[in-house]
Amino acid sequence: MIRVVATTPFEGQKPGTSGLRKKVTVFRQPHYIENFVQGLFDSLDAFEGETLVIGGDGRFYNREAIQIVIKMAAAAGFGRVLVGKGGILSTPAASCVIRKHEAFGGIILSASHNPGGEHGDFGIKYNIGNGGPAPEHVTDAIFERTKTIREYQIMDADDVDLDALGITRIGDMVVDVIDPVEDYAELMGELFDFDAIRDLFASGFTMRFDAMSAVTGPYAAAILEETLGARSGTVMHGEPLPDFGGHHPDPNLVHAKELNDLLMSEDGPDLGAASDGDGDRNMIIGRGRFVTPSDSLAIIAANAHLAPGYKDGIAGIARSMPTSGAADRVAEKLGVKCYETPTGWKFFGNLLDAGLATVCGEESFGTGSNHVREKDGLWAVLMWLNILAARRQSLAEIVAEHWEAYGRNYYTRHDYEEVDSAAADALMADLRARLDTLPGTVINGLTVERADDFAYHDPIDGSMTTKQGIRVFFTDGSRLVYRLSGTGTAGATLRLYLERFEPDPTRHDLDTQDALAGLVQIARDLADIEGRTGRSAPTVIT
Ligand code: VG1
Ligand code: CO
Repeated sequence: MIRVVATTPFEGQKPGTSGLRKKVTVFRQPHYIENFVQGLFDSLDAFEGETLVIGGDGRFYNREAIQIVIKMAAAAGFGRVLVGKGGILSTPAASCVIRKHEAFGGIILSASHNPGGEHGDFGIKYNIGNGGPAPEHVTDAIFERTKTIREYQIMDADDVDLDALGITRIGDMVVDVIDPVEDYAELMGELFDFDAIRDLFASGFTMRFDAMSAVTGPYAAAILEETLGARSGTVMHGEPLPDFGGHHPDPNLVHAKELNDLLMSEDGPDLGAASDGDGDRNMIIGRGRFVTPSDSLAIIAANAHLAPGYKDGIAGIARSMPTSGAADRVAEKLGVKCYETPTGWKFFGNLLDAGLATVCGEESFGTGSNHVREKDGLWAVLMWLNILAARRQSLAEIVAEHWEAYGRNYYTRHDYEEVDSAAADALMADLRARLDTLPGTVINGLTVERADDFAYHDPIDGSMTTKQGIRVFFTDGSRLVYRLSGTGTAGATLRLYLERFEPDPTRHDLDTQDALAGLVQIARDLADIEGRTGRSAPTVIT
């Protein structure tokens, strides 16, 4: 029943910041996904008879890909697969299921916040037994294997009925189609004070959750509306669609504009939140107040003890390098350590496993904790609801009080999408070459204190990761970061991260772009962004 199929390698099957992401048209080439999956299985050891978790964000090609993965898992000798009904599992839910059922690992079919549909993006990612994204030594091994692959093995079997809960078999392997929400919802109930949140909603608190026609719709409907009593209609765009309704399922001020407009209106709801394609990102907005993800991490860290799952406090914080220093200030006050890691959730896994960090965050709308090993959009929303329910203040008041106590880190990210790859590489190479000469330079009144190319030494496994972004620090505490994206599928995306600290409470209400305008100009000049890319303005500002 096992069919051995001859194949030849495809170029470029190298996982990026979060798995292998390519256009759907690339993934649909005969043998493409099979080569990658065989490369993955060939790189793993001792999974005979073990459990593999499989699910995706429901985008175009999700079901077809899942059938292939199931049949290849059977041929490879896995004992059981747990697959989400309809092929659905949000990324944090997949992480939760892997941990709870002590699976060997999991395969997540998703390109996250990238657009979907027939002409959009697709992706595949492997998570290890701790529930987290595979570390680099694993993804490197997979890539190496895909370069020399000559054949793959697949079970000749009928497709599994993904819409019927329960157990079937393919060969010797058990296929268990599970409810994608149940385990995850149960975990949320253990971490947060659901009674207090129920009381909050019962008191007339209003909210809108934009699932962006992506995977979190069913999770949000079950938890917010059915369990916590938020009024029906709280969840908008709640049905997962293969093309996400033609939108970018990316919860930011550009792609979730409708929600933001609603929250900025006078009679808007008390809280607005959104999540991305695979449910691991979150955006939080209070009436009249957008919370940057960096601030959200800091405020969550400062208030986590209000949630039952964190009542004893946090052991530490971890943030990706480009994320603002707001969390560092909270860590200092709490007397815990704040770790700075490269971009990508995979770098948090070791810190979480070792108990060194409890909450983690990235500026890219990612927040999470040690409850799973992925960032978790709905978790962040529930954490905010828990904080709001405990403090009974408006979100805007909570944010203002936080800035008063710690100062405000004005923060923005400017993305230049789909620029010419060679031009982007040259821009970075040029900055790298000038790192030694930058200190002492005065640009538009600001003096460069130091500049480097971020490198990370993992304190647990000793691994070294280099070239993770150019950092330029100024003597007034401001910081610029230049980095190339590792998730795009067309050309290069240059990300520019800008940050300035403002201790003065009378200056905490400036418009973010106004507050950072001087720094933006310096950043553009320093790297000659327009000259090198031909772009006079970024594509997306968040
Ligand atoms: C982006 C973000 C990064 C995030 C990654 C995956 O990566 O900047 O912080 O971890 O996406 O998020 P990059 O390399 O494009 O900057 V998701 O929601 O796609 O799993
Ligand atoms: Co995502």
